[in-house]
Amino acid sequence: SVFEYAPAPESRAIADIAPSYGLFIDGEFVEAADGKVFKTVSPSTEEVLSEIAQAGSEDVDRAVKAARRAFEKWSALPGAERAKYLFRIARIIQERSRELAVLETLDNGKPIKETRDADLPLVAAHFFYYAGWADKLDHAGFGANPRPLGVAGQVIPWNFPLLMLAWKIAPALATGNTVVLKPAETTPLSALFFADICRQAGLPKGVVNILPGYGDAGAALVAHPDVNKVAFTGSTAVGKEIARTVAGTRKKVTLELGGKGANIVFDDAPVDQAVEGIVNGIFFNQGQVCCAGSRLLVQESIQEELLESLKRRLSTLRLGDPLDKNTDIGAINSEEQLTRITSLVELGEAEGAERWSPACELPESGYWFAPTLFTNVTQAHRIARDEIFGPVLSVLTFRTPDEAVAKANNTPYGLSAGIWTEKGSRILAVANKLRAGVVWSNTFNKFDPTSPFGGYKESGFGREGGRHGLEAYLDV
Ligand code: TXE
Repeated sequence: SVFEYAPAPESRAIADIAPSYGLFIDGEFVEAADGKVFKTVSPSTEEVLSEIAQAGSEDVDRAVKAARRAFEKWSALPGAERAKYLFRIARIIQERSRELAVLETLDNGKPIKETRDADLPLVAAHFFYYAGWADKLDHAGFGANPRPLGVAGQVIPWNFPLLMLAWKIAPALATGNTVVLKPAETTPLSALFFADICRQAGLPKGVVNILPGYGDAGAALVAHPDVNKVAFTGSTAVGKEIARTVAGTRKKVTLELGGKGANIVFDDAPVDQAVEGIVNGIFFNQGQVCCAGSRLLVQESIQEELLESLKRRLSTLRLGDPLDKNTDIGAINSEEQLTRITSLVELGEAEGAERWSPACELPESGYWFAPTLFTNVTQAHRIARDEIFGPVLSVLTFRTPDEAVAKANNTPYGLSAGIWTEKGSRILAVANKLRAGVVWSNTFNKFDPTSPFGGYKESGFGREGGRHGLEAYLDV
């Protein structure tokens, strides 16, 4: 069968993508029960990369059963034994990180500079970090003998495919849970490569199961009666649907949803540094980041100077082939996402905001959107309220710190914010008033496995990362 996953890892060239992949259930790559397949394309060229088995509800049931069987032995292992597997996985990720970075860039469209220098090091770091916890759970204040929950059903998005997998799988395994994970339909490849890494690491069968597929497979996984814990990252709309599904069951759930982060720049901010932070905040990963700084709140007195520097900086960004290591802006992940961005940007213009982009040629095939800046934006504009999830920055102004806080909090979301000022006292005062799960000061989009990450309000609940990330997978 074409679903035999044949090539030995050592003999494969960098990101030598197989023509087809199976679902990963109980340690084997297998066809879907109903034989369905789907294609994954490169967003930068629209070329078909691979054909993938598409999971349906029968496959979800098979995978959950395999995870349940594996749970008995996996959860009974001493933490130090589980740690060995996690350390092994972390080291193989490091060894194969070039292949993984290329694969992720091909499937997602993000610049290789980012997958190589941000995604992959963080992925390995999460496995190392949680490996270090596995043998300490009894002794770190969780109470004697903290217990894993059972089978974790995990559904992840396409913007950081492998990193979202690491955020979910590493703490689940460290705590003794087993996993069924559904990657996003547009980015299944790195999760399947990870499945191969699990085999290479000798991870017992059924401890990790990977089910590529669409939302219906995600819904079936969330609803499966033998799943004990649901972890989801994605849109707020689907997050609410999931919350309704698990309501009235005993499943534990964490939701990491959308955002509309404010990057607040005070008049005493170091302007050059702030400009770099603003660019990183909204153009990293083409702005397809839940904690993106998509609203720039700038103090009125420095608006002109700041915007001038910002426009100069945006004119130097290089958009194009994501595999070119000099590329700053890659492709948008899918045609649907491009359509969503385009329609919100058109709405912004129709509502009277002023649109600006640097001179920038877009490749002919693939899904592309130029870095875009909107001025003359009011809080009533949709572009100031809705998550665009693209390289689009809305600029608003404020006069006083109180006004900045009020505007920053004037959103249904509450995931991230940034503060730029030389005054330490102001950083503390403002940060404490912001309703956001993470507040950066004089930097943006910094991540670390030791820090809990998650949202307030419609950005979801529960935390991933750090010690808090373990609690989501334990009964204590
Ligand atoms: O998300 P979906 P989409 C936001 C962002 C983006 C918008 C839509 O604003 O423009 O959401 O993106 C699976 N039950 N974010 O459509 O549909 C789906 O297959 C269970 C923010 O891609 O939420 C995929 O694996 N699962 C976000 C995952 O959910 C379901 C990241 C996410 O897809 C399902 C992504 C269902 N009923 C988008 N329907 C963030 N927080 O970072 C779909 N899925």
